[in-house]
Amino acid sequence: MEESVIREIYRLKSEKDAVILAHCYQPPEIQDIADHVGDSLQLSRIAASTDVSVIVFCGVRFMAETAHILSPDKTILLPEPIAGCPLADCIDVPTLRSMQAMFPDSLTVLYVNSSADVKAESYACCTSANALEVVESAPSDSVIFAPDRNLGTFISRKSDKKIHIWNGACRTHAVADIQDIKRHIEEWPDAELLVHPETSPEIWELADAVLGTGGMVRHVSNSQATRFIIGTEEGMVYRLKTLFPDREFIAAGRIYCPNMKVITLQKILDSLINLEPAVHLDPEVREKAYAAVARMTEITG
Ligand code: CIZ
Repeated sequence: MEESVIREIYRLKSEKDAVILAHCYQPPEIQDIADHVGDSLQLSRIAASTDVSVIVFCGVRFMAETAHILSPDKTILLPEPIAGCPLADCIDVPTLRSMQAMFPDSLTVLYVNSSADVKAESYACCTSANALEVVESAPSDSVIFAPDRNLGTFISRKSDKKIHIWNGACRTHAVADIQDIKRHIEEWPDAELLVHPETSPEIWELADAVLGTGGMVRHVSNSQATRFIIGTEEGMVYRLKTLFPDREFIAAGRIYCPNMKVITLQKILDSLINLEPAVHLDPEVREKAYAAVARMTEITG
């Protein structure tokens, strides 16, 4: 059954001039059939640079929106429209505007894990890898950082700027269990512990490095270590095992995002058959959100 679905996906992909992009938190069977696997920004940039007309984005809504922001002329399909992100949903435009009214001298730096209409209200976007660089280069002494409070705290410890941090968190990373992580460190004392900055500060204290998913890939590729404990969504363990079959990886506990697991092979096939559900944004929102993403690219090169 699965094989015939995969065959049909491949056939339709070529018939409809499509590529399949999968976030590294997607389940193994989706990563396996994707043309590219990566983090949200990397995938959106691939979407913009490829010359196909249809992108099947296997991730969550804000990621497919970012692809649409960068590629308005392509059809961006999100095979399961309920694939949302509680972190992105924890901030809305009216509440952000009230915070901006409280701190009128502060520019807003927004983590890409946010919806397009909120991005449209910001000075610049950032990823976990470039958040410090974007904050440091904003032409203001203080910054509003949203929506992830752990990433905001991580940046505020490295920056001299006053940072007003939005009190949001990723439900998957923020509840990672420190006892689980300590148990894994005891079991694999020679391993490097890599954790995502969306986890809590007490977990960073135990880590060899605090990195986004792209940073984890680069770190492993440059490291002499052979074993790694991975403190981010468990889909990343599969990604790292695929990229580095000669190393060993273990998840730092049950760090599981249910929203990242709602897309199935059948839903990918249905989306290719119907060319739906596609992402649509108000053109004015898209343009303003584009300006925030473009500013990040200007800053970080
Ligand atoms: O933006 C992304 O891709 C996410 C969710 C995490 C990361 O660190 O890359």
